[in-house]
Amino acid sequence: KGYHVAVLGATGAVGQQMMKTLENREFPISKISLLSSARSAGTVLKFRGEEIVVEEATPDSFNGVDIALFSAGGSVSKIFAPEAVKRGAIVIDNTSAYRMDEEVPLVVPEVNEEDLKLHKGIIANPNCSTIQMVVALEPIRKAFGLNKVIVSTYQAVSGSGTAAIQELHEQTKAIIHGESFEPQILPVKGDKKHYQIAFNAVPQIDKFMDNGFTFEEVKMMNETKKIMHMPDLKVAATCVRLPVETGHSESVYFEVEKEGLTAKDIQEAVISGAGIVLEDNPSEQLYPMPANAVGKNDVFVGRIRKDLDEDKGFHMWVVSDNLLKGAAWNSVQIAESLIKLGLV
Ligand code: 11C
Repeated sequence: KGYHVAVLGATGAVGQQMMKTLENREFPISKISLLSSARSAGTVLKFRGEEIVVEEATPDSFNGVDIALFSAGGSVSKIFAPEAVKRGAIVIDNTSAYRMDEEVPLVVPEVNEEDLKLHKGIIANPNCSTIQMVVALEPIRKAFGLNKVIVSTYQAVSGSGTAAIQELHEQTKAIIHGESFEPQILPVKGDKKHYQIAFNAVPQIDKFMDNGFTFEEVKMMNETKKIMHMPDLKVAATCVRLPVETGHSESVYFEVEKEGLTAKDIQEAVISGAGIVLEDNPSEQLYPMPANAVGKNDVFVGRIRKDLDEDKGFHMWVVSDNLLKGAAWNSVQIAESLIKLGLV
């Protein structure tokens, strides 16, 4: 059986990866609708060797659609997700629009696939930096409990879309050639100031909130608690943008409940986890790096160390392709889980 699948935001950085992932997974598709804003409508994209014209999304674009993958920004999701559901589609939304809605499951299949059974039409795909962290933490929580998480991120520009990738390329060239340039996109397109990203590190991803954290940091904290069903978990995040094109990295400090564990115990728990590849051998200088993670669906974990002062404290380094496990692959994986569980 094939499904009628719609991709909203098909021309974007994530939309493109969604199409590639559907192709690579040989997802059972009888028909695909590629949708976008008016601005990108008319673009011709290839899917399974066939040229398809991207259409401007309207509520009626979702007539007959079984599964709709959304990645065109939160305000677009707010308009079209209820319309798609009204017309019988299941929406897998890759924006922050519905993630903290109590009626909407927020799902990373390796962690809380069962939550899909509670869906009422919309399923939220978490923020990319949250997804790779909870995949790495889940087997540790299962084996040893979890009390506290402190994460610092090293995030790639593709998380901010195709215009940010272009900005990184252009600035890098300009600086190398001694030319002037005007930052226009990063750190946040809609904020007051823009800063150089090439050869820099910018400690702002998304806008600042009243509590001093950025929205990206707040997303990581809130979404982690929701996905892991741990409302009382202590989580703090600092999110930083680096001049990396694709692949988010994270330094994660966590405290378990069990006493007297070794780094090897944590490594063994991590190996048992789904969707994880352990790359952890300091004597061979083996550790995860974004350049090696690009194009892969897995979450890569390494640099596992026991804290030198806190018996229950450990450190690890977590890397994944933010456009794949962080977005497109997690969304398609949710769709595969829906089929597996008989929910579509
Ligand atoms: C970034 N994590 O790297 C962001 C992108 O809430 O889905 C994803 C934003 C989101 O800029």
